[in-house]
Amino acid sequence: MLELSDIQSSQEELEDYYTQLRTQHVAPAWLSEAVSVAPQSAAVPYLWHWRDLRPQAMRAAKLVGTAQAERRVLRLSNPKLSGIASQTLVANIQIVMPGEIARAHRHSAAALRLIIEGKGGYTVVNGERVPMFPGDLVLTPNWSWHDHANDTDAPMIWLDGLDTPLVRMLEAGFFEEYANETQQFGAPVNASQWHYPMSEMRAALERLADAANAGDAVVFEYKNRATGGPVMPTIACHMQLLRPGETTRGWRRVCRMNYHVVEGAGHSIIGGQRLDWEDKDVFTVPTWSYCAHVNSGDRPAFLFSFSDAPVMRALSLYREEIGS
Ligand code: GTQ
Ligand code: FE2
Repeated sequence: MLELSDIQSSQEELEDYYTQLRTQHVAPAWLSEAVSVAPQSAAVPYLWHWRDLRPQAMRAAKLVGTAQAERRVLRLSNPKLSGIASQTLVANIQIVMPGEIARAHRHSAAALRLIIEGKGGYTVVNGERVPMFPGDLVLTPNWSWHDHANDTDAPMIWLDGLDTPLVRMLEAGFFEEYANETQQFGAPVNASQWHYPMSEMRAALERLADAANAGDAVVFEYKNRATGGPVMPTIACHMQLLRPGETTRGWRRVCRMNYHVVEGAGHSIIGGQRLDWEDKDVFTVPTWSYCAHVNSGDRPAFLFSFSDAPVMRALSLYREEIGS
């Protein structure tokens, strides 16, 4: 039978050895922390109220011009991370005032917009003009040219989701400015592959809710119109309708999720913590945290979410589990 070897070395010998290793840029792995038996996120569940965010976005528009800021964006910052909502995906609030443009550029980070406020401003994606209305999802996949414009008479405000922290971690960041401030665009396209109008999503969810049994989740994933897969290689998007009084089962998943309340009022229990939400709030769900939603209002609630699940699946790291 094999025995575990028990070597007696002096503290002094060990210290000496470790010091020498350090000078040679080598580390003894037996001193580092044990691998975790399950993911333990550095991030915490957190919610940002629209009633706090909106006035600060308006204030940013007064204090900072589009000439000073490539993008006028407030980054929602997880209390336990530095300046990002989750480790892989940021959630930012962007505001474009009447008459303003956000100049054209492209980058290797993929981005989505979920429109919160304003009707009829637009993003130009690779020469295609995409109109923006509340609840609409607009994609600017990685390395696509995009600029934003607001030719309406009211502020346009939306939620940006980008995979910049992931791209930074992978050291794959590229960025390029367009030759001109804005792109030329052609005639409007009927079903743009970058645009998922809320009017269509709402109608589809309401049809599904009518047909569903009480216990069924009423949720759609947005599909990439070219591939039929997730909208982008690194980001999946969903919209869930919670019927009045509905409580979902608790799930945990190996991915990061950020939520936006398109409309409705209720709360979510995330990792044992209760977050109360209402129209236009944003909240973040750390990886492998049980998450259940409750619609405590008397109207349907629409929850938009984006996650890095496609990344986790591609790497065979995805798991999910249903709670009790
Ligand atoms: O609208 O192009 O929130 O490039 C961060 C980086 C938005 C954008 C952000 C960006 C954009
Ligand atoms: Fe951008």
